[in-house]
Amino acid sequence: MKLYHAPGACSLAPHIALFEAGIAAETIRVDLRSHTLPDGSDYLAVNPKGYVPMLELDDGTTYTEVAVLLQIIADRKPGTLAPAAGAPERYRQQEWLNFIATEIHKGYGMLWHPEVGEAAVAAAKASLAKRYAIVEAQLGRTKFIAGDGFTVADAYLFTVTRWSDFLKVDLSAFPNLQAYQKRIAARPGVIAAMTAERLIKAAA
Ligand SMILES: N[C@@H](CCC(=O)N[C@@H](CS)C(=O)NCC(=O)O)C(=O)O
Repeated sequence: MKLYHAPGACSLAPHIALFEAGIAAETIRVDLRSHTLPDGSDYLAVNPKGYVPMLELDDGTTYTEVAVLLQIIADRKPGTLAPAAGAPERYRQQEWLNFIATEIHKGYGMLWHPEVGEAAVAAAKASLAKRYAIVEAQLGRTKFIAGDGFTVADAYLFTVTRWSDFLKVDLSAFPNLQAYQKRIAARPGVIAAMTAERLIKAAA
């Protein structure tokens, strides 16, 4: 299996999932500015969407979209990182995956482009705050976002919420979420993925 990724991008989520699942995979770093691969070849030739992540299975099949890659990885280790397909709990997890993708991940979109202007940035932050209020309430009820055990939805929520520091999204009104981010950051699988992406230093 190969994961096409960029350090700290949303591709960190499937990277975390691979470590959490104990699945060995080759990681290929994509230069998102030039859309090139480390050997100088054109990423657009293998993924016309141009963005990360992309997962390539051993038979050469490729898939994109974070929420899908997470489920492919989870389904390789049944019963650990996602409930069984078709179970009500799986639909609940998919509900969260979709919410994280469309409401939170994409909610940050505008913030990467401050040239859109102060009003647009403020509106994006206000919208994110509304979405995080929903997350905050859920984390008051359950330890993880889709229930009482860690799932790939947590890898995704953690990954995109990490951007709040850099993009100055104020999370001070969300103590459950802040405690959750710390808890997830301390997981060995998360530390391993973040170390591999050089987002944190390897322990001495
Ligand atoms: N819909 C895609 C969005 C992926 C995405 O936003 N990737 C960003 C990094 S977090 C990216 O590669 N941006 C560069 C580009 O769009 O060229 C998914 O859910 O996987």
